[in-house]
Amino acid sequence: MIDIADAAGVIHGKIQRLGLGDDIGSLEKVNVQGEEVQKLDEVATQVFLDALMKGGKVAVVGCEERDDPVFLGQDQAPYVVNMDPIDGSSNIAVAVGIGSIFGIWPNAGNLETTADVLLSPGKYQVAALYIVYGSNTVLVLASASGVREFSFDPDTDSFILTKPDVQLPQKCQYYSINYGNWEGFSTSLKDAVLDLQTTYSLRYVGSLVADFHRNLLKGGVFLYPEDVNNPSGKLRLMYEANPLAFITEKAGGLSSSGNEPILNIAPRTLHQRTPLMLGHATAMTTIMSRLKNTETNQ
Ligand code: P6P
Repeated sequence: MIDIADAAGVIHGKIQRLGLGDDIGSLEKVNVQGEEVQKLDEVATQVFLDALMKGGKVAVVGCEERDDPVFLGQDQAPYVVNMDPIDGSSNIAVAVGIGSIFGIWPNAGNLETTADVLLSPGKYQVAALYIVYGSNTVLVLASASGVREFSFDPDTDSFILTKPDVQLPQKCQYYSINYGNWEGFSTSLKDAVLDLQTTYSLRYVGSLVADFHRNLLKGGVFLYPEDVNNPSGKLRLMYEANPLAFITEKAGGLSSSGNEPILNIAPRTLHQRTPLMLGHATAMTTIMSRLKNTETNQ
């Protein structure tokens, strides 16, 4: 945690100076996702990899910006990590909140078969965390002892515990979805979204971590389901869905791909995508019952 938090403090500083320095803009290359790589994506990837190597606690890293697993040369280290170093890259140049996401699993030890090491279901994570670089920079950490929020203090370059026990509030207020995909949604999903529309307010930033953090603190549900253009969804299972689903369930919420809880999915590949719905249990129950009713009625 300390290694990641220290690195996040460095990234915070770089983000505060974006536009003044040369960390903004595109590297004019495309990553394994087929997305244009921003300079900050690569800078953050290297800062976090260096920090994890220096910390000595992590053996292998799966990373959105690296096609293959990154071995840190410390095969006996106790953990492996899947990470999205900068989530929301399309928002970097327009001063909208972005984030970093990490899932932490035990090192199963058989590093020669990376698949077994990095591709473990989300329910076996020992911890998960994200950082939001927004109106302030916060780090939210979920582990066996619950969910805590830390706020970055630029005067001391450290994160201070600000919420010792984060739980989804009793009342759900928001739902988050990209209506631009509406035409590609299934009929049952459209019915579920119309239920949400009549009950909650729509909030959609276009940065997963920013949308997630608001929904966690204020009560909401986030949906990036499959549609005709994204039959497996858009978001990545190992370093976006799994860490946030782990945090959601520790905070009293629910997560689903539409077919099964996110944390139960048996991963096949490092960069595989999944439909993702997660957040307040009330809203999730509404969605799942609507999807299930249609299935049973079919
Ligand atoms: P869309 C950002 O590119 C991202 O990966 C997530 O942070 C965000 O939730 C999603 O894509 C937004 O996708 O298709 O609505 O622009």
